[in-house]
Amino acid sequence: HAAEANRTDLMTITRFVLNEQSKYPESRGDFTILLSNIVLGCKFVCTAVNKPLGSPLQDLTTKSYFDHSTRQVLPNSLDLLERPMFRQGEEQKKLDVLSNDVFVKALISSGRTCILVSEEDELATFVEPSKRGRYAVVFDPLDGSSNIDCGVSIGTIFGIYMVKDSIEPTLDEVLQPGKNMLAAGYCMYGSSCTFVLSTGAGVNGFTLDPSLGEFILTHPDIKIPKKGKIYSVNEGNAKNWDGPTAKYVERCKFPKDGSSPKSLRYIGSMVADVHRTLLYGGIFLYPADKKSPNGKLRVLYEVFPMSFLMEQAGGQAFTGKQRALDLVPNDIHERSPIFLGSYEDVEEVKALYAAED
Ligand code: AHM
Ligand code: MG
Repeated sequence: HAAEANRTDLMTITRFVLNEQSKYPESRGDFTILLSNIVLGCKFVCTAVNKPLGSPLQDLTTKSYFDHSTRQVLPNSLDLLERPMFRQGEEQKKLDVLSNDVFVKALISSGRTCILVSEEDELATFVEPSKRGRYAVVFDPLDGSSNIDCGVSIGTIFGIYMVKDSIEPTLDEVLQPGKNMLAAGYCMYGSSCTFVLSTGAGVNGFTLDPSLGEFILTHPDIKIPKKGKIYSVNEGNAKNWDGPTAKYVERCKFPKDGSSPKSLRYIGSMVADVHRTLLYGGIFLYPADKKSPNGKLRVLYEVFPMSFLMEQAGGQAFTGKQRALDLVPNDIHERSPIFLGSYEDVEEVKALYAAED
């Protein structure tokens, strides 16, 4: 009966969020509209990534979507444009730049945002007054750049803050600790297209049904296993690691408590590595090293959303010094070391750092 119900009573992401938000009738419509514009961007990227030609980039010339001679949107393209998307003379846009354009335009046209921070843009975008709403969105439109050209999983990561003052918004509205986020999530463009979302009441996963063009709830109330059997790190940086990180990874391989060694899995796409960690358990780390004292990953649109999801799923996220979600960023593109995943695995890392001071 349950299977039959799932087949005929589809829990789309919009329906799910409307249900969830019914507790807050005053914000319900706005948040749903904002989210459907994020979802639209994800569907666009998913389609672009999955073009069934030799290389995922092959079909991504601007020509496939836009006719330059007339500068008109071709009939089969997504009509997201209010101004021409491409500068003259530009033949091809890389997938990450194209994705950014799509998200920025979809978010502005939602009428629900006032500040956008994207990994692709050096400066934050302040939405013009007539289109302003009360949400600030921080995002990495296409993360995992080194995996784009070889067709390995990549993803979009986002976090949402509600601003105090949408009349005169300032950067302070987004230079907020991650615990103040209202919602966070990611979309993974993998063997299927998976959207994982938390609005602060647990974590839920949705899978794109291409025949419907809708994300359907497939992973309700995701909880990360308390302890995992996998560690995920770029071990090529080991030479420059600090003591606690080196010790922790050594323990993953040569456990002292009689347990079995952990397996190593590292894709090099944060979304894919974190998604696996969320479902199977274990730990993902991008630590500090001598060359990169703040690690590599960006606080606002990589570390915070993933930390938010981990905590909501019952795991932990730690920077080497503190709970990741307590960090107060000073710059929109600031970086931080990060250790996140199963509660007990992160607990072990915390103990090693505590023993150091
Ligand atoms: P990007 O924003 O340039 O794609 O870099 C972020 C990515 C993450 O997805 C991933 O976790 C990390 O970089 C991998 O870095 P490295 O290649 O140093 O292991
Ligand atoms: Mg990135």
